[in-house]
Amino acid sequence: MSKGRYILLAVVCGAVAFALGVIIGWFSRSGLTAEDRAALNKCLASIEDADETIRDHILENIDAQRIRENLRQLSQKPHMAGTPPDLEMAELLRRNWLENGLDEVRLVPYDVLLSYPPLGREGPNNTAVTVDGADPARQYEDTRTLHIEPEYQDDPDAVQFFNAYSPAGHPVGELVFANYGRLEDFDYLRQVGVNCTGKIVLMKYRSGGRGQKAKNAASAGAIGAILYPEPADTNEPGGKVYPDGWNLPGTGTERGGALLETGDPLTPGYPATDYAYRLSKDKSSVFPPIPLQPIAYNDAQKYLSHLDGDIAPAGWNGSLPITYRLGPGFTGDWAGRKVALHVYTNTTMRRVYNVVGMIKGEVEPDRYVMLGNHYDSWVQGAIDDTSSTAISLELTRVFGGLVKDGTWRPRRSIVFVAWGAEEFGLIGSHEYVEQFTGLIKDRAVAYINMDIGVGGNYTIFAGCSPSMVDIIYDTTKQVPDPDASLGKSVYETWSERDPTDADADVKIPNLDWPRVSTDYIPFGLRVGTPLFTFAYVHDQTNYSPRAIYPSYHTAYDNMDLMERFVDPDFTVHRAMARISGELIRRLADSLVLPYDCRKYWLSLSAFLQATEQDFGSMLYNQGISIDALRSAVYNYTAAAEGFHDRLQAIDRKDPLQIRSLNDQMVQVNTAFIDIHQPHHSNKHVLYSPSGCATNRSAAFPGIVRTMCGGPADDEGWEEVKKEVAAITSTIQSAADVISDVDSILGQS
Ligand SMILES: *[C@@H]1O[C@H](CO)[C@@H](O)[C@H](O)[C@H]1NC(C)=O
Ligand SMILES: *[C@@H]1O[C@H](CO)[C@@H](O)[C@H](O)[C@H]1NC(C)=O
Ligand SMILES: *[C@@H]1O[C@H](CO)[C@@H](O)[C@H](O)[C@H]1NC(C)=O
Ligand SMILES: *[C@@H]1O[C@H](CO)[C@@H](O)[C@H](O)[C@H]1NC(C)=O
Ligand SMILES: *[C@@H]1O[C@H](CO)[C@@H](O)[C@H](O)[C@H]1NC(C)=O
Ligand SMILES: *[C@@H]1O[C@H](CO)[C@@H](O)[C@H](O)[C@H]1NC(C)=O
Ligand SMILES: *[C@@H]1O[C@H](CO)[C@@H](O)[C@H](O)[C@H]1NC(C)=O
Ligand SMILES: [Ca+2]
Repeated sequence: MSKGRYILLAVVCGAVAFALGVIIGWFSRSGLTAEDRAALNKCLASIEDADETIRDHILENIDAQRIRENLRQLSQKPHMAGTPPDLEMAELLRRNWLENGLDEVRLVPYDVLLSYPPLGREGPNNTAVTVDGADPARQYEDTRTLHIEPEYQDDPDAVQFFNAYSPAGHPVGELVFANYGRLEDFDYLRQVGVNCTGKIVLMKYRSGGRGQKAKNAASAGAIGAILYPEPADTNEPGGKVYPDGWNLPGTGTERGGALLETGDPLTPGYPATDYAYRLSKDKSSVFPPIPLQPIAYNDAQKYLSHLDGDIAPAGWNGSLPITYRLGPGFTGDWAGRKVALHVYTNTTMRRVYNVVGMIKGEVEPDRYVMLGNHYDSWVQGAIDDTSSTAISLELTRVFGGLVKDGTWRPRRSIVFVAWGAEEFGLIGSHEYVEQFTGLIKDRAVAYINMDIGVGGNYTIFAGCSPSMVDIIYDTTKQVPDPDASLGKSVYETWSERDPTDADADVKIPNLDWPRVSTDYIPFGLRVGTPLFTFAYVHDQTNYSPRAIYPSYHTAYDNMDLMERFVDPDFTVHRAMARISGELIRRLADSLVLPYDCRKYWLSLSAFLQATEQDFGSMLYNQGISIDALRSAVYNYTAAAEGFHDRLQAIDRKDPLQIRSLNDQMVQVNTAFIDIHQPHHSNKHVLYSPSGCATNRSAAFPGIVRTMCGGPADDEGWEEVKKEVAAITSTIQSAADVISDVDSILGQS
């Protein structure tokens, strides 16, 4: 390169050169020293855009057969969080990630409260049995509930059926059927005169959290709760059950955590380190209040078929070949029997680990693009979530390989994380985000999450921050559909199979803030990091509550089922890896982040409209004005437009301007966090759950929360007023983040 061109570039890169303190030396000399050249090269690297040929390298090098072998190895054994095989898995990932070329990989420990039934095959088994009403010591053996999938009785590492954090106990009572165990289901029972006091309540899975169902049952007076996976909600109609098909047989059931809040129960808001302050167990209100136990649907069918009482209303029944009744109690030759629950589940402190690895960025190592999935599973968990672990392991090989052979190093740092103890309540990810809140808030550019990575082969099921919508659409256009015979992109089949508006001429794939419970939650709701979470799912068009794959949280979620029924040639896994890989590459390597902050407008206007519609007149009658809230939403929209214009005019040769606009594009997401929100972790003013079970209005969650049940008194209305002002101020602060520098002056 000629000296003249060097000088030109030096002027262009002036800002950085100045910051480096070399510019003076430069102009005082006639020639360029080695030092000058080094500074200049650094400067040039800082304005270099991504090398697009790396995309093809990544897309082509992702190998379906290697992902298959990863999954075969990783799903061999049950690996429940906190057990020896779980730790072996963490260590294996660390070794493999390092071998694959990551710069550094560590196991980050936390001491947290987990919950198990007796492990191994010696201890007592959790069961539900029928007993004689007058003499509960008299047990009817014919109804003894299975406590583990029969095929897994001999595997001491396969855990028996249980709901984590259920209290231990042995309640005995008449049985009542309560549909999904929602508040409205218990209201119905009350209306028709079914008294749940002192009863054991049988409920279907879906339409609500496990712990919440037990809590609702306890509020209605129940002393024990039983959950079962209703085949109408779980299986494909007429579909063959495993091992002849992928549907759930009547011998397995969904395990699952039953905490009422996510994160380690004893250290809310702070990391579970050795110096952590721990609540005493009886001070925590996150546990289900009554014993809770899942059973298989063969057993549920026996109970339901003998129930006395009225026929269950439309919508309560499922597809078992019986008449669904409400109870209480049994009839016919079971008359007089009660149900006894024997739950031996108990809490215990365990050390769990996140596996955290990094490829250090070349230009902006202090900016992080993160990819995470959990590695613990209830049993083998070939789908949940070992499919994702197998995918991210392949990604470490492809990215690490480029770094190892010196072909490429990303602009920003790439952080790979395998989360521990997700199944117990998103514990590893919560503790990590609690520990690194400041760092993540200021420096994480994106968090990408995979959970139940390959739970089907039909279409993508995804959610993201508004800023990321376009980059996700773009990326899925680059990746061919797993079914090559269609000759389409992932985007095309996604838009056909899960469109936002099925009647639109040009269909757009469904992509909104995620509503599933997985490890993006602390990133999204506590910190506000731009995020994306996604999975491949089966066709769910004909299910009413959102379906999940049939073998969810059972021992039938295994490699054999994956290979024979879900993704025989691993092309779905490959598509997932390609989408993650290309997204990571673009986010880590683009000079200008591919974000669009205007997209928040859709949520803001929808929340505002729902607020006006559902609460407007009530607020008005109390003299609570939402004019300022409306103005903040307007100001955000205008600021986002202005920002977008500045972004179009960005000087791509000015590294400080690039850094400044990139930072604003990230910070605008975290600006929607209100640290004064009362919940220790849910602080996002747009997307936090409202916590109001009786009102599902789409208004701002803080308004739904403070209006829940109707404020009882003046103090209640003061809370509403305060909340409206808090939301207004938070939205305006987000607008200020993307406004011109003058916004610091305020308005006179
Ligand atoms: C629990 O079940 C196992 C089989 O999985 C059996 O060997 C054991 O005897 C049972 N324990 C009790 C106390 O019944
Ligand atoms: C329900 O049953 C309990 C215990 O038998 C009783 O105390 C209570 O009054 C009953 N509630 C109603 C509404 O009948
Ligand atoms: C439930 O029962 C109603 C009749 O009450 C029937 O129309 C409906 O098909 C049943 N649903 C299922 C899933 O079996
Ligand atoms: C639960 O564990 C605690 C301590 O880990 C122990 O003291 C208690 O006896 C256990 N309870 C049951 C029901 O096993
Ligand atoms: C897709 O999954 C279904 C089960 O939902 C299975 O029957 C089918 O064989 C799978 N198709 C492919 C191409 O893997
Ligand atoms: C919105 O911007 C206008 C004009 O700058 C300003 O007067 C108004 O106070 C802003 N709204 C809020 C809620 O700050
Ligand atoms: C929520 O409550 C408001 C005020 O009582 C009511 O107008 C609205 O319809 C409710 N919305 C839902 C979805 O329950
Ligand atoms: Ca904690």
